[in-house]
Amino acid sequence: MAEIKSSELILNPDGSVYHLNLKPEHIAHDIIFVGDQNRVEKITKHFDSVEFSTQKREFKTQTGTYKGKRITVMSTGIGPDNIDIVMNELDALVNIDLATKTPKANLTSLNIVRIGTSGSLQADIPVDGIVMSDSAIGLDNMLRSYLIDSVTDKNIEEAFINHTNWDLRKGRPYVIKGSEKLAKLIESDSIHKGFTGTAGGFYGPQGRVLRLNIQDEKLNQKMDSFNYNGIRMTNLEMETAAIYGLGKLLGHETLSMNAIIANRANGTFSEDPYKAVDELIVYVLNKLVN
Ligand code: R1P
Repeated sequence: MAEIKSSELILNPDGSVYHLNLKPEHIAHDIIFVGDQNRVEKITKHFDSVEFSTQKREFKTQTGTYKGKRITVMSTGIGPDNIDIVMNELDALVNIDLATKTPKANLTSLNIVRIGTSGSLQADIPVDGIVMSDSAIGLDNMLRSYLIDSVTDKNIEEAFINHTNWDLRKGRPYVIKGSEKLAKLIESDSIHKGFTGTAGGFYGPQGRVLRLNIQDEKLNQKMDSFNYNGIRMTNLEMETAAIYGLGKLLGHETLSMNAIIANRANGTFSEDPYKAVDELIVYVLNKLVN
């Protein structure tokens, strides 16, 4: 295997990967992603003990054990561009020999679960509910820098493009499934399963109008009414499709769980979003140790 140049796989002077500040021994096989760096300790406060902590920029990581199981919790910050950094550097920690900078022959598949917040697009998926993303549609363009045709669902993409009259100058949406293995472990009757939209921004890209005109004012209504053989868009956030896409391409199991804190269909916002997230945290932790 060819050596990866130092300009491409950048390491810090202590040998850790550039943005995450991590070495291979710092991470567990089971990893929880959160967007907000302040959410990391809201998870690890439930741990038996924490063995390692670090932070660089928005990427805060803690590793410890919960009911005896070693788990790493890591903040990704907001958006698909950050997911590109987090997924590539995490993969490098397990699948590239950092001393020789060569890919390993035997690859490791990590279990990665996102615990996020999201806005529901459907009136019947209310605030304070939980959505597990069976699959996701990326409305950003980050993943299109990779060769993704082997992992995307062209039929749903086409149906979405036609239904929304999507302007392809914004890039071509991509549809990716989450991990069925993790879904089996984490699902229950008390949560919603869904098809999650991942936007490349919070305001215009999610149809929010403050002072700027947006390219398609009807986009949210068209997303609400999208239905492909019973698959309808349940919620909008900013990371899931990117995590699923890079997870599939790199060979990791990925699943996204979102606490619904806003309902865009009826304009409501959770009265206690922190409680909704706390309940999701406890739910996922206990499923992971099942
Ligand atoms: C926007 O406010 C952020 O919140 C949601 C979106 O995906 C975006 O990252 O998720 P997190 O609460 O996990 O960050």
